[in-house]
Amino acid sequence: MGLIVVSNREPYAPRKGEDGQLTWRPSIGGLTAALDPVLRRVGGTWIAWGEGQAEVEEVALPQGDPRYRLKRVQLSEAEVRDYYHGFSNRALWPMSHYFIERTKYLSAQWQTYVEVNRRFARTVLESREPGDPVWVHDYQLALVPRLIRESRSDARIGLFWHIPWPSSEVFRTLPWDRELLEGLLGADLIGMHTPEYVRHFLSACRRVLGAETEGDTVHWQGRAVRVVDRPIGIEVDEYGALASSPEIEEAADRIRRTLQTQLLLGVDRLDYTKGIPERLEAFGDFLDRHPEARGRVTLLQIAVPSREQVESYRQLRSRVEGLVGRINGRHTQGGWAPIQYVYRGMGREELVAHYRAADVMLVTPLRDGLNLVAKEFLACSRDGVLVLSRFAGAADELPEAVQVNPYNPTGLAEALNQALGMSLEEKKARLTRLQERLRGSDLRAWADGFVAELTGA
Ligand code: GDG
Repeated sequence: MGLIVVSNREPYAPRKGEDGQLTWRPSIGGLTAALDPVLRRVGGTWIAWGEGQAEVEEVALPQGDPRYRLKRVQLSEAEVRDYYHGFSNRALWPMSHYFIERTKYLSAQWQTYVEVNRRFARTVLESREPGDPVWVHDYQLALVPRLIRESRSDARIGLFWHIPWPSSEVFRTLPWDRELLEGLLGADLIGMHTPEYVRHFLSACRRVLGAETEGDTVHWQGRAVRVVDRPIGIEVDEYGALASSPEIEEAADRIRRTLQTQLLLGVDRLDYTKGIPERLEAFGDFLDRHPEARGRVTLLQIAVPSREQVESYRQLRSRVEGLVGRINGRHTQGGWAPIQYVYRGMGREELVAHYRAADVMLVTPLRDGLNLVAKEFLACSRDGVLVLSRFAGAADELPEAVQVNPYNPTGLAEALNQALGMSLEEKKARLTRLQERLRGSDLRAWADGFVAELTGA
């Protein structure tokens, strides 16, 4: 028996070298970073969109130490445009993050979304041995549970929704609200990051479908579907060990020596939900109001390229780069520039060295399902401070972080001041408490717990 994981993004992306050999490199992103260790451990099949090198339909991963197989669903260019860049990223993503004004609800794109979900479901049916549990991931594949259920009424099907579930008032703006909920309710178990998202989901089931709910259960078409809050964790000990290794300590020292100031760090996919412009503006305000901080603190913003085919992401990039230029233009003096901006992904080790070097980590999304960066930073830090948006799902679990409202520029600037001036004793006390919390529910516990609940083990 094996586990079947289904997600849009594949865990490793192929790259062809000059010698014609394919190397498979880990994809960047919350979901794949979280699930690869799970499948490596339990074995089974991962089904995902095979982006690039379409001739490879199946591969054993990780390369060199294969533990599971990846089955690659092939999509045409038009399908990628309408299913992925279109319906997933221009309808469901902004809607779920409360950005209604950014949504584009187009029925042609919805049709493609339905067809692509069918293709994924078919691939599951072809790959699955009787008894194999299926774990579907995220908003790109909401219809897959029902599509599997229609042919295999006895299958154990779980779904994890990695992004926020909005208020039903927002959800009801979706023209296919009913179909989407019915798709999801093909699952036996639905997981979300916070109790709030679960509440909103249950209320959508009542209002949109007229379904009955009882505690955490939705009664729908003679079946009972449980909806639970199970926030994802990270590999706490692995991050901690890596961050305190001599190589990373040295790399972190180098970063600090080069800057010669306190380090504020931001690490995000370049996405409008992450609140990057608001963060930069707050930092600019902070420098205006605290002249004594000039020359003593640097904001390093790492922005990982994301969804560059979508116009609003290109606009965001120009806005961010304009702001960096404006703030640096205003404050740069005597060899010090307040903001350093990196527009690329980093290797995991380089990233961890930055976490280790940071005095203050700024995680200030306008809305975020959970936010793994916040947890990774905590696991890697020695005496750093986490500034965390109250609109990140992780805020529920991390009360000792300095919590902020990213829509309030003055409050955000003051939080920066508080974090930068915090005594070593307080920093350590907060961090120790937060690290204990992380250890209480790490990635392994999350994944094993979900699979155990799904299979009734
Ligand atoms: C979605 C939800 C939810 C980032 N930069 C680099 C890099 N990363 C890695 C981080 C982290 C992951 O990417 C980002 O995860 P987040 O959780 O912060 O955000 P999303 O990608 O939006 O993830 C989110 C998550 O799913 C899981 O449920 O928490 O709310 O939106 O792991 O380390 N990795 C490398 N280089 C980088 O430059 N190697």
